[in-house]
Amino acid sequence: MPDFSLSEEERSLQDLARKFARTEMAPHAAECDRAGRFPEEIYRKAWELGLMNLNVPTEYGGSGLTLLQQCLIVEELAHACAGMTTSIIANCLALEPILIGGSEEQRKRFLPGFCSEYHLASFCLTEPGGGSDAGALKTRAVRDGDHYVLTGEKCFITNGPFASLYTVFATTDPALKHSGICAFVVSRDTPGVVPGKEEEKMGHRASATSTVRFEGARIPLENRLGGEGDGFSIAMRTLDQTRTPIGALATGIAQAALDHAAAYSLKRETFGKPIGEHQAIQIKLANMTMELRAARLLTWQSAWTIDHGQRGSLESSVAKCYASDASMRIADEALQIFGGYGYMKDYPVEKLLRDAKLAQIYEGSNEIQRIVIARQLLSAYA
Ligand code: COS
Repeated sequence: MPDFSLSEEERSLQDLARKFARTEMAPHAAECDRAGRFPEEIYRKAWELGLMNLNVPTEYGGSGLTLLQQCLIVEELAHACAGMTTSIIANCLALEPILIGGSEEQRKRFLPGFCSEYHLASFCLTEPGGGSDAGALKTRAVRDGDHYVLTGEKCFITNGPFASLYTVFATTDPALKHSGICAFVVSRDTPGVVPGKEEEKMGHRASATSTVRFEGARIPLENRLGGEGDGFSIAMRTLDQTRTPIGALATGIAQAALDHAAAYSLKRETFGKPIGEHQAIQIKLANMTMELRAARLLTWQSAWTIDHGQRGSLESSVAKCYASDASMRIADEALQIFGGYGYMKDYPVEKLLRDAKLAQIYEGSNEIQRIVIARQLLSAYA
């Protein structure tokens, strides 16, 4: 990891994402946030430019990006709007189980369609009765001949109302805990698949979140990923891959907060000079800068580790947890620098604070990340 320079290809991906974010996303971010509008036309444009399905390899029609390249893109998109970015990268989360647990035939069946046409997909793990204790999920999968019958409810599902495909985790026997869990690919048009209404959220309001119910949905055996009981491992390995881009998303929010705060500190005057010339503000800006840079480096280090073939469980939890906590602190300080104006919806920073909060919660709360980190740390001393 000693070489911190980006290649020409990485820089051009970053430029492409930055241009798209600034011209297509940023101008609509405040309006979508206020109205809770799901701007599908923007997601379609992101897809046209190849900014969706970032993790799909070239052999299935994707662009075959490294995780570091994905993170560079995600940071730029999140700088413009974290909510839109969440909807854009939800496909990566939903398709990753197919890459991890799917057979070659399943990958060829499910993945190319996402690259040849615009579609959304959702990852369905969390349930109303519990998200952190994923091994205790209750959605049932009952084998019936060459089908499984799915019954249960998933919640907080990104893109839930609009997805055409769901990757769903369900148990054949709750008493088996982790080893009873299976992963399935479920088409939206399967009878008994019922997406719920969109939730009203505090932030990420340009993304859509809903419940998805399975009311006796019959899923063909050939849509099960891996063997019976492989689902928990598939879910965990998926999250090992997808938590690093959440670090990048949090870094994008933090960079936007710092950009706004620094620019404002040079314009706003108190006691006869711009507030940026007061040491109280300079110290805040310096701390924000240090935390931002640490968040980016930890995210890049995690991506590098995974790109070099390691599992990266610890690194991805460190990146996701540190970057999202830092992003929350940076957005909070940015709002403080804006003072009363920061609290007003006419200014951009209160949205950044609301958006930063979710990164501490989704894809595993930061308490869960600390459990993953501590377990890995202690296993090295056992
Ligand atoms: N990769 C592969 N296998 C893994 C793994 C990983 N990253 N993490 C755990 N496993 C395996 C373990 O090796 C163990 O296997 P065996 O049964 O063969 O020994 C099994 O899975 C159970 O692991 P563990 O005992 O660690 O499970 P816990 O119930 O203690 O839960 C946590 C582990 C808390 C880490 C897990 O439930 C988790 O990540 N929860 C958060 C879920 C989440 O992020 N939800 C958000 C959804 S997306 S918005």
